[in-house]
Amino acid sequence: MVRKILIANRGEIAIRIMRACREMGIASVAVYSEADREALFAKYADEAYCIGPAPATQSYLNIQKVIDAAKESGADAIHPGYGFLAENPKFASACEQEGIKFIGPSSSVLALLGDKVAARREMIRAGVPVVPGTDECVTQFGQAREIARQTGYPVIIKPSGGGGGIGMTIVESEGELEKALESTQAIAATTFGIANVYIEKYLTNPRHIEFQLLGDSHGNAIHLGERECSIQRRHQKLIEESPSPALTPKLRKEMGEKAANAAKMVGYEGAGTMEFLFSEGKLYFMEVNARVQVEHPVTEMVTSVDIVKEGIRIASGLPLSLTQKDVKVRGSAIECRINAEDPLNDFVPTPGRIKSYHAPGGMGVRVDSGVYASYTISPFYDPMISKLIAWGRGRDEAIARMRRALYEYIIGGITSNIPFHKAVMENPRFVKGELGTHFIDKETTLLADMKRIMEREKPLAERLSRVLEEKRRIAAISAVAAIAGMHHRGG
Ligand code: MV4
Repeated sequence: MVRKILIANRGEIAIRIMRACREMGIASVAVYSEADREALFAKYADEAYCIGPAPATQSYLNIQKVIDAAKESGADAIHPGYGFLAENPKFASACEQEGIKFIGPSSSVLALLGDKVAARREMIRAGVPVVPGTDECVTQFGQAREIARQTGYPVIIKPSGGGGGIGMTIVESEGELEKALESTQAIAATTFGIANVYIEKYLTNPRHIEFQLLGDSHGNAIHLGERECSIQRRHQKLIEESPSPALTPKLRKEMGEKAANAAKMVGYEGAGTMEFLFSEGKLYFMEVNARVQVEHPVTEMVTSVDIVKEGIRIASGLPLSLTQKDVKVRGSAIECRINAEDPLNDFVPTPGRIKSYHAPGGMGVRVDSGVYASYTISPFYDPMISKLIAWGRGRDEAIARMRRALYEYIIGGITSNIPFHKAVMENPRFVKGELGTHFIDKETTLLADMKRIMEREKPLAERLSRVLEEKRRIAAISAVAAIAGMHHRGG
């Protein structure tokens, strides 16, 4: 087993990984930027190293600084978390060169899956269904026109070096195609350093469904069922759940097995996700996310499998601790990403100091966070405050529990997107499980719903937040101290 892990990440995911380390008797090393001196994750670790200024390019994205900290601390493994260097083949390769175990797939598998055209071709070979489109990258207008004529319009042009929806262009008709091809190639070149693009038939308002995979170094791979992540805005997921209300047990088993088999075929090691779009009863492969994902807890809640621990075991050369037969999906779990952003003002980020903080609890509730009362959310990084996850025996119970937990959640001093989540949890189509990737745009009442809910809850919110306000708390503590002192003196 690895003995000491450096966590090349920050915030809630750094703490999530350190928690697994602590349970496994593994030492943890944090690296933090100058902006994160007071962050919880830097205090939680057994050791911590400052690796540079606030901008991520000078700290969390600096491969050499991370490697140097690993060497200095004597860490024998690095966990990259999500974002930052997580899917960077150069980083994985640097770890391999230094004899430090990168917790995740090999650099060559990362390179293969990072090239979306190559990944698509590999999945076709593995028998995974893909959206009709190209199996090579498209360079010439003539090529593009032929493919689009075969699939029919609309089509979508995607950068091969991209992923996650960045830089994609939807094309409605042949007249727009040539310009769209050129501009997408130009965007791809500047954003991802490579102009390669590919074309697919465009699916309108599909559902986003992804399978959680685990592969070990002994040639085993399993799936832990799926998550639905259709509630997203500008490629930022906001709500995820497992299982998807859209899948039948038959389709889950079929596609889960195909996905696991494909992972086996490419020699995938660690935790990963195979992303699909679901449209008119069918699943189509999109891309592989070769990392542990933000939304992994919903899968943990319904399967009781600790995905981060499995990843660490796999990196240590151990076989998976369970087989496909052992995987049982029980009940339903939902995750709300609690962000420092204003849902009433186009979701603009609202970093700042959290003056008062009270996290929900109780049965079936999990909060993964990296914040505390008086912590200041930095404008340098993504504005996620925490992840609130609720489990129920069925989806209805999970929703009821999530509503209850959202009511308990008090974050004073900054604006959060909690009202948005409250509105969605009351939305009739959400409650019925009628989801799609255009849900937020299509549900035009959400803004008014949020305002109505905030108005309705004002008395409750005020009553709860009053007991948490700093000034009053300090006054209350001094009062108690004075009384205690009085008793002590026998007064
Ligand atoms: C698509 C699609 C429709 N048809 N592919 C976005 C995330 C990335 N992993 C895949 N994405 C999409 N791929 C086909 N063939 C719709 C999306 C998509 C999307 C695309 C552009 C702008 C906004 C979007 C929002 C949700 C899904």
